[in-house]
Amino acid sequence: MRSLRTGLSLASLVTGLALLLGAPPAQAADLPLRDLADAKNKVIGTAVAGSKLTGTYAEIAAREFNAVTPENAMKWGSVEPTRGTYNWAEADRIVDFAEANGQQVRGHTLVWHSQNPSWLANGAWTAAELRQLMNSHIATTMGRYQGRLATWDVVNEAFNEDGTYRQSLWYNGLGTDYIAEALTAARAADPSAKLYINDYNVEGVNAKSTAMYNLVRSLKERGVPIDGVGLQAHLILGQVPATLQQNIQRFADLGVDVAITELDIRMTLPADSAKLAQQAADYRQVLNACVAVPRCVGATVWGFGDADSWVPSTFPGQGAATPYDEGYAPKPAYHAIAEALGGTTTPPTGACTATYSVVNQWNSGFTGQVRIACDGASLSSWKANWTYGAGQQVTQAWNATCTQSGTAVSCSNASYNGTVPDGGSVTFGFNASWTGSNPVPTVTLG
Ligand code: G2I
Repeated sequence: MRSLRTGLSLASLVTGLALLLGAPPAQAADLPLRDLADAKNKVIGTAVAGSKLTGTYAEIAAREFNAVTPENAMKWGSVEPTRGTYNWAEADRIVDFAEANGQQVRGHTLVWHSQNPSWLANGAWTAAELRQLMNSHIATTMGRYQGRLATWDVVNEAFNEDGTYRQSLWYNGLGTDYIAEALTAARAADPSAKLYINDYNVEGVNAKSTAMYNLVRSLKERGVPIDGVGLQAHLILGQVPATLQQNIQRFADLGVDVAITELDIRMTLPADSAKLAQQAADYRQVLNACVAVPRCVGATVWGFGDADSWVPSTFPGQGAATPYDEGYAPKPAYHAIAEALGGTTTPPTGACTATYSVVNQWNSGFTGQVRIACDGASLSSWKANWTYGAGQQVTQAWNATCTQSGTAVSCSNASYNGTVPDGGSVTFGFNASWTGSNPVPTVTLG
């Protein structure tokens, strides 16, 4: 039912793009990632920020993904910045968005060493106080969304690289068993949620993943509730561990699910076509490994667009880690994910395409952008045309001259950006007004 709606109508209405000069629109019939994943009974998710859920960002998140993870909104520091004062607004917004779009939510994260409020991180707690704080945080946070979240990352990043336990607030105060206690409290707080422990650098077989493996085995032996293991997968270009599938399989063999929870693959900037091709191969390898193991439930990307990724601010000079570029155009990595999920995509050849996106929207207006990109073709001048179906009105444009007559908008190049070389792109922007709804039009190049 949902799949039919997405496949037939959203794909044609909201795709936001496309016109090809000199070649058929090769990707027009391709299904959204979520429909491909549904057919394989897999999760394809994305981390999201509640504040960004409008315009093109919201359209892509809803159209392409069958699951979302709040990137920051459910962390302790976000929900209880001051002791006893809760702020659920962003988390609520994400859960509501997911439900409206038939998406699962992965809760992230309850017991972690990072992004804790300073009152908690800097407090001097006895073990009894700390235990009480942890258990009541789990009960309150999971309780708020009881029955609505599919999955929770209960304990996050418990290990050091050498497989020893991380010296955290929790480990130092409660010892190793804080993990079992947190999982037990989590099961009580929401019996329907799948409970995970989650970490990074545990994708291949190594000291850290082996420590996690031993922990999960011992939790299972003790009857502690544990349903899954999250492999974050913040990877580096060309460095997908060769033992990824083997590692997923060994966890599966313990009787737990495995999820790729925070996938991104960063590269040294600037991106170029060789790096993007390598990245596509890397994404394909990760998805293939998950698809090959029935207990691998799927993969979540840690933001779907390069403009929204945590990578550039954390690793200066690195970036371009996600499947969509800064203007929300799908990259080769997007097509690799689609193919790993069973889709068929044929890259367009010899064409220039125009991609329309809403980059910001407020109650009466919005900022839009159109990116014209050429691959196997070039332009020496251009005109982008579209029709507004809901009364939108362009008020101002930059890097193009736009005129609107009735519903018909026509934007031609400025004196300095008519040339679009093979492999190059130009982008222009505009402000416009809207009321009621703001559907994305199809742009044609003429
Ligand atoms: O660090 C990457 C991820 C590693 N695994 C756990 C994830 O929860 C973690 O996510 C990142 C978010 O992507 C960042 O967005 O966690 C960071 C914090 O450890 C997040 O960064 C924070 C910044 O540190 C804050 O300054 C900022 O206010 O994001 C906040 C919201 O934008």
